[in-house]
This record gives sequence, C-alpha cells and structure tokens, in this order.
Amino acid sequence: MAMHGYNEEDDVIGKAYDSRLVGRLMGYLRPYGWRVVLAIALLLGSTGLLLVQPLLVRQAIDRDVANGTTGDLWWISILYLGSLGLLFVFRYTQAIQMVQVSQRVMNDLRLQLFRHLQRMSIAFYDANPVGRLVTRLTNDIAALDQLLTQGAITIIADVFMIVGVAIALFLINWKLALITLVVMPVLAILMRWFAVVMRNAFRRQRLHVARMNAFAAEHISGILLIQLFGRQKRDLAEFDDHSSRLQAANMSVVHQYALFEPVVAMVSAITTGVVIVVGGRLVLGETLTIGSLVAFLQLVAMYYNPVREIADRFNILQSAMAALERIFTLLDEPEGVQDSEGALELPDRIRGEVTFEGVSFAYSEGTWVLRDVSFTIAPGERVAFVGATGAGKTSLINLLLRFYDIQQGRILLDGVDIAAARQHQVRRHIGLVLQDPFIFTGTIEENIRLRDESVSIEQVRKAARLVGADRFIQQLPDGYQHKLVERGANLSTGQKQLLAFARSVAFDPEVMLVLDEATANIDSETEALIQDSLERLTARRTSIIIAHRLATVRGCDRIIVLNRGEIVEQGTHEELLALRGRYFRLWL
Ligand code: M5T
Ligand code: MG
Repeated sequence: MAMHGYNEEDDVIGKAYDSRLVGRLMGYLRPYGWRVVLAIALLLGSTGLLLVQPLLVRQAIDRDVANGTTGDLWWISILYLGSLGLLFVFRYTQAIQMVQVSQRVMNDLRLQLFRHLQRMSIAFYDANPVGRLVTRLTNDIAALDQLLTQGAITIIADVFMIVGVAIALFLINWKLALITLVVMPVLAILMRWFAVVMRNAFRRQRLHVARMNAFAAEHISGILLIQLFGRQKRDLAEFDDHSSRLQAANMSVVHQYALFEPVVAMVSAITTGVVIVVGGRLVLGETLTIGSLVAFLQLVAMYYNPVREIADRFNILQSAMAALERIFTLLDEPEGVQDSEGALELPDRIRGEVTFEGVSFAYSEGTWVLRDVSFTIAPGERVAFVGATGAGKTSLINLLLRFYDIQQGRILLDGVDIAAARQHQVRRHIGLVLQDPFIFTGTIEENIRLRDESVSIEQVRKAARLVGADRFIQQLPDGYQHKLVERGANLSTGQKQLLAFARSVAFDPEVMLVLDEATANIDSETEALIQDSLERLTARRTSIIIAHRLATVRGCDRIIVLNRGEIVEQGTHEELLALRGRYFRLWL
C-alpha cells in the first residue's frame, strides 16, 4: 500500500483501466519492445515451471513411494531441483528486464516533462503552483514504475497461473477438477465484492492523504503569518482533524484486509476439504492415484495466491491510471511563445532602439492591460515608466521580453519585429534587473554568468566591478568561487541585488530593463549603493526603468506616464511637473 503525496483531490477517484491511457503508455514502451516481450516470455516460462512441480511430485509418489521403490526418485529429484534453479534464473532475468524497461520509460517521460515545462509560458506558471509540477515529475512518475514493475506484469502472471492451474487440474482428473472448480463462482463473487470494497477504501485513503498534505503544505509555507497571528492552536486542531480522518481511512483498509484474508483462507480450506473427501474416495475406488491427489492439493493451494493479491493489484492500477492521466494532461498543455518557422537572426551587436507601435495587449480576453501604446526609445536613451499600481508597467516589460505575444501592434528592436526574431536572441540583447533577485545554488561566478560559457571570467569580473559588487565578493573567503546556498540565504539583500545587477550586465546587453521597485528592507546606505550601481548599469545603454522612487526617475532623459494601459503624459521631470497633471499628482 504505497501512499503518494497527491496535491489534488478531484482526480483521486479514477478507473483501474483506461485503454486510452494505456495505449499512450505503450508508445513509450515500444523502444524497449524486445525487453518487454522477453520479460513476458520468461514470466510464462516461470509459471509453467511452477506448474511442473506438482506433476513431478505426482510422478515420484506414484512410481516409487507408493510402490516402495526408489528407482526414479533420483531423476525426479534432479528434475525438481533443476526446475527450481531454472525458475530462479527466469524470475531474476525477468525482474531485471522489467526494472530496466521501467527505469528507462520513467527517464524518458521525466525528460519529456521537464523539457515541456521549460517551454511553458509564464502565464502557465502563474496558474500552476510549483509543488504540483514537481509532484508530476516525482510521485506520478513513481506510480508508473509501480505499474510497470509490479502491477501490469503480475496481473499477467496471475492470469497465466489461474488458467495454467485449471488446465493442469483437468489433465490430472477432469471429474475432480470439475468438483474443485465449483467454488469458482463463489470465489469470483468474493473477489469482485472485495475489489469494490477495497477500491472505495483506497480512494478514501488517498483522498485524506491529499487533504492532509495540502493543508500541511499551505500552512507550513504560511508559517510566518500563522505565528504572527498566533494561529498555531487552531491550525493544530485542524491538522489533527485531517490526521485523524486519515487514520480512520487507514484503519478501514486494514479492517477490510483482516476480513478478506480469513474468508479466502476458509474458502481455500473448504476446497481442500472437498478435494480430500472426493479425491480420497476416488483413490479408494482406484480411479485416482495417490500422487495425483497430492499434486491436486498443491495446485489448489497455488490458486489462492492471485486471489489474495487482487486488491493490491487494483490499487496499483488505479493510482497508475490517475498518475498517467495527470502526466498526459500536463504534456498536452500548450507550450508558451515559441520561435516561428524561419525566425529572423539578429546581428551580434544592435544599436538598441526600442519601438512600440500601437501595442494593445490583454492577458485574458476582454480585459485590455495595454491600449494602443506607441513610443520609440532612441539608442542610449534612459526612459522611466511611471504610473499607479496596475497601470501596466510590469506588463510592458513582459511584452518586450516576449513572455507573451501581443494582440495588436508591433514591438520592434532596431526595427525588427521581435515576434519574427529568434526568442533567445531578443532576450540576449536585453538585460533585466529584477527587484527580487533569484540566486541559484552554486558559486558567485556561476551565478553571474549563469553557465553561459561565452561569458569569460574577465567579463564576470568587469561586470561585478561595474556594479560595485566586486568589493564584497573580494572579501568572501573564496572570492568568485564562494559557494552560495539555495536562494542565496548566505548573502544580504543588498549583496544579492548587486550580484543580480552583475549578472544582467555580464553579457553586455544593449537594452537594459530595470524593475526598480522600492525594496523595503534596505538601509539607506545600501540604497545609495544600489542607486549608484543602477546609474552605471544604465549609462550609455538604452534603458527602460520602472521606478517607484522619485530619485531614480528624476535623472532619466524622459518619463512616460501610464494610466490604465494608456500613455497619458511624457517629458522630462521638469516638463511634467510644469504640466501639473498625473505625474504631478503621483509625486505629491
Ligand atoms: C496590469 C494584470 C493586472 C493588472 C494589469 C503581471 C500581470 C498583470 N496582470 C495579469 O493579469 N497577469 C500578469 O501576469 O495586468 O498589471 P501590471 O502590468 O503588473 O501593473 P504595474 O506593474 O503597473 O503595477 P504595479 O503594482 O507593479 O505598480 O490589472 O491584474
Ligand atoms: Mg509592476
């Protein structure tokens, strides 16, 4: 009973078999087709070997033991041992083959998923929490492994076993076989009933695991607020509630098992009893040999193993189907903005002229975020965009970097429509300075060049010097090789900011975008440092600055005032103040 950390409730309830999903999974198995065929053949072989054993015992008893001789006993023992050895080899090889197939399929799927995720739009990430996506890559893929190595293959083995045993029984004595198989309908009803009961029990179990996980994830990530508002007690009570429900669901699963096991054991015992009574009479009437009776009893015992495991199989199938459904749904999500066929190449160096031509844009239909926005920024010009919150400043940056495609108008970089140019080349010419810099695990140097081999160590140092990060980096124990932990927890906010600045100038972009939104937790000295650094970052470079600080705005060549997605005013600081319009009111 494996438990998975599902984040969603809605897809907990699912089918145990869905031919559409299985068909699609087959596509992933195809490259390893011969291994799958080999594994199934070996499986058939091992079931056959298992069935041979009771027959060998029958030979031993009937030929020798019953007659008090030892003539063939040797040979039969050797055959028996041989079949055991072969069984070992078959099973081992089969397991290895299947695990290899499973691991490769998982790896293929994981890579495909990750590649797909890399191409998804930023809008997609706004709508899908990271945790859920990571679950696709981990738990859901793991559920598949279970299906391939345990679920699917054992179900095939079980069916072989049941059919094989029935055939063997009929071959030994068809009358006794018929009597034995009379319990089959009873068993079938029992299995069906149990499968249904267990399906519901497992469903409840998964549902409560999902709810508890979701609650824990949310309330741990929101711990700051929980502590701030002193909500620990209420939270704990709620968690206790979830946890108890899960406990009850787990208990119910255990209960059903506890009930089913003895029932199956009883039916099995009754069958054995019938075989002994009826078979015993046949032996006495000399229409059945004693060896056959023993073989019969062994075979009947084999029958019950698959029966006992039916619920587990169902559970594996069900989780795997749900996982497959989620994985494929994710793979079917349309990818973000991609290069069109024959996308234009931009030259290595550009002048850095940025033009918006009648740009209108909406994230979702009907709600325009930018309306007919037109402006040109000359190479080297420094322009600030200001406006009330929600005016569309961040959106403008998103569009210039082509994180989204626009509905109307054109955005030009040196006169080339960015929608027609190669995406990575457009981004290569545009530097972005974020307010909340992201730091990756790795060294300072790696964080500045972001594994771009074309950026030399000299460029890295030059960039760091330019933004004034050089000084603090020199003071670190290992300098540029200093290791940073995840999210840069071992750096101060200001240091992280400077590092991010260095990163954005390292490849010397002609256009620089600065999201200079007031950072609350920065002291005035650091602020001055950052301000100074920004000046140098944007000097002699086309710059678009989204500023929330008057100090930053004032020094710009031009200021464009946005209001509800429209340009309402533009000019220098003095000109705009003289207008006594929006800009004037903004800084009042
Ligand atoms: C402008 C909406 C937002 C607002 C309008 C970034 C983003 C914005 N919006 C979305 O629907 N999805 C998005 O991903 O667009 O928003 P903005 O461009 O972020 O405005 P801003 O940067 O001028 O505001 P602020 O607060 O940063 O000064 O209606 O809902
Ligand atoms: Mg913004």
